[in-house]
Amino acid sequence: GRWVSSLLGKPGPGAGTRGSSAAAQAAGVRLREVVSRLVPGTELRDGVDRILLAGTGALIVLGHDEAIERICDGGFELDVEFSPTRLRELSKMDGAVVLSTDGKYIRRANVHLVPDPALPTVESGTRHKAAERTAAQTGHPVVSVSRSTGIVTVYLNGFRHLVQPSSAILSRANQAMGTLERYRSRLDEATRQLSVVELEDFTTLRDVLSVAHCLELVRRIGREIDSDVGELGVDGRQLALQLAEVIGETDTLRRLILRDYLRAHPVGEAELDAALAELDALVEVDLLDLVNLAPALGFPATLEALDTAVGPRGYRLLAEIPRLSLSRVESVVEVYGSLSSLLSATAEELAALDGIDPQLARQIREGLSRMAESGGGV
Ligand code: 3AT
Ligand code: 3AT
Ligand code: MN
Repeated sequence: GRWVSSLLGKPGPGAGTRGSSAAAQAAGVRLREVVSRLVPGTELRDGVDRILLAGTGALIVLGHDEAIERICDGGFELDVEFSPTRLRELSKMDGAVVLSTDGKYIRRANVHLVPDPALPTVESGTRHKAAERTAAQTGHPVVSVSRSTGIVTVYLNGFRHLVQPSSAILSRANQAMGTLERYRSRLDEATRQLSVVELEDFTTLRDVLSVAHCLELVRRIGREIDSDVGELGVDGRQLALQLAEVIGETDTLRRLILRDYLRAHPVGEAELDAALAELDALVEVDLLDLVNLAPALGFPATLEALDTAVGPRGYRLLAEIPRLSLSRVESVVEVYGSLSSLLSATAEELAALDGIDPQLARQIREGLSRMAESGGGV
């Protein structure tokens, strides 16, 4: 009986320990699929909600095959199309309801499930014991709706997941959204500050890591909210829009920062991915201290390293110039190598580069000058 919330991206007991096996990851994917069959807006969820209203409780097996047949005792066989109201009516009886594996039909009702009693279970009620063991024994997901507590649980291969009402998920997600917005504005402030020091050629590793730090927090909280969006189904549309708006282009920014400052040279996709993976691997407590982010960029995790003078290659600021495509940005940076040498380039010199015509060269030159004057914005 492991709680699976950690697999869905939320920290649960034992979360943060690295090296989840491929099997656990596959189980996480499978569970997400099952959870998605139960989100608001689906017929199955509609049925479960009706059962909750009726207050009868239920035991629903989401699959039907030989293995299920072997543990079915009594009840009656049906072959009717699934509908939320049928599910509710049949759940008024004792026993379990068995759906076809595709969920389109109701195959059996009023069934007593007799799974192997030797299978371990953390549950105490007979309904919940039967649900957990049936799932473990057959590999099919099983949903229990508790009559006494109204708690809806999905069991799958030794994992269980609580199906929460949208109101509970939304209130948690809205709180997280408030935090996300605060970090987003801290990120914007740190990014503005970075532009100022970059243009004055006064950057230290600390300035860069401050941005990386905010980016990491924004990304993590964003991921948490995203998993809530997934569980909310149709009730999560508004939240999804809000999330997309707050997150914006932060993923691109993350890559640009790394391309500007990764110590490795040249910075290819492989180096970039390795650095991203290293940042990913940092656990929450690591993020409390800026120095822990330094190794991902190729610097030592020491306090002194934070004061290292560094200079950007120029990717991020060039990318802010309108109508300058990333491939052009790349070819400019390839030639100049650093923002500081780029800042002293003339429009004529820029126009001599491959793929840069005089008009674009003037645009780059003016863009950079405007940034230098305004301390960041284009
Ligand atoms: P009622 O007439 O409803 O009391 P029933 O034969 O319809 O009895 P239910 O399926 O409604 O039985 O189960 C009622 C409770 O009986 C649920 C559970 O706490 C207990 N129970 C059922 N089967 C077992 C069992 N094999 N071992 C222990 N307790 C059981
Ligand atoms: P509640 O939280 O009370 O709903 P529970 O786990 O305490 O669930 P109970 O012993 O109270 O379970 O049993 C409630 C009903 O669950 C009784 C019966 O209709 C159904 N049930 C229990 N065991 C089985 C089983 N092995 N197969 C099918 N239905 C079962
Ligand atoms: Mn009970």
